[in-house]
Amino acid sequence: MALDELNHDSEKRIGISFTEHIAEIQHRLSPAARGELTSLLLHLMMAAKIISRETRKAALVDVLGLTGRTNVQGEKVQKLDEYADDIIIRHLRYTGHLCVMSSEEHEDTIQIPERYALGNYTLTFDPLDGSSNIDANVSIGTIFSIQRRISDGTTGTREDILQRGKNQVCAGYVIYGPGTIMVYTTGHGVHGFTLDPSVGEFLLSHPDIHIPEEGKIYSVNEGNYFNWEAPTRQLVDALKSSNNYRGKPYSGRYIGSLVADFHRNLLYGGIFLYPADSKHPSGKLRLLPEANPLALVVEHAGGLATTGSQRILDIEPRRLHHRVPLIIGSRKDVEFAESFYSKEAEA
Ligand code: FDP
Repeated sequence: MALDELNHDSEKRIGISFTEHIAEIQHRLSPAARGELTSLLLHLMMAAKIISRETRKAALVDVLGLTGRTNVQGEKVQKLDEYADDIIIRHLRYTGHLCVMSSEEHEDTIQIPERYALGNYTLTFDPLDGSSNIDANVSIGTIFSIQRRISDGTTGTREDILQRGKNQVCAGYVIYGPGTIMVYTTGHGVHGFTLDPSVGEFLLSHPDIHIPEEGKIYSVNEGNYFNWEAPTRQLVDALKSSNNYRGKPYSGRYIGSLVADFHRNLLYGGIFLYPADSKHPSGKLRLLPEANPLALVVEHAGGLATTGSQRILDIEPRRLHHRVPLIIGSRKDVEFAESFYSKEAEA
């Protein structure tokens, strides 16, 4: 095909590199843009490639295991969590595209050192989600969320980070599994890229992902059943019986690694829940580094994300480590789930 025959869908050709894809999108949708977001994403992908390489050889070089410390959430920190956190910060702080960062591993925001230029974006990330699975060689992932700066001082602020999820300009995740896959959206479709280690590039493998309208899978930690509130128990009872809008039981699939559970349901259809329970009265998952980015991805893929009573992307974050109940997945399944919580509210 001659170069000038490329149509406006050229960024969706299977096998196109992420670098070319993002340049094509920028050229078509924002020809006047200075390429800041593009460059930011490319730096982030560089960090992801390094994390991918290290997760692969982790068992060989004795990186696995605990550091012996706990993080701000009171959880034991795995060595790879720290490594991934460090790699992302070091690869992004000097780019001149960020004004502030926030990581699930840090209690406060991460400032850009004075020696580097400040940019117009913020980055919130979970460096290695699902880390309790690392030693069992189960898929884990990095989740990211990018927003525009809203403050105008000499440093980025907490307020730049504490924005509603609907303000995200880009979000996505990278899964380190049998293959390394990156899925992202900037609001122009949801696209998945697979890392080709032989050339060191993410190549487009899943263009224009649409989550099926209804699924056959429910994903939840059912060990929490007796800690759940009545609507959650009734919902899960309905999903595994014929007492649901499909008239047949769903299959249960729960890896316990959010990115992996989410990615499977995005491709196959289904619903993932981490509801509130008596041990986690506000839910376990974090709004900013986990729920918001996945909510943006799922909505642009045609699905929904809610707490049961509120759209995730509308929630005003109250603090960096704000937690929320999360119900996310295929549109009809999430609407079915919401009906249980609205019945309870009416009662
Ligand atoms: P992890 O504790 O292993 O980091 O947000 C953290 C998370 O994993 C999610 O990836 C996962 O979906 C969830 O917690 C698992 O929690 P449970 O072990 O309570 O089911």
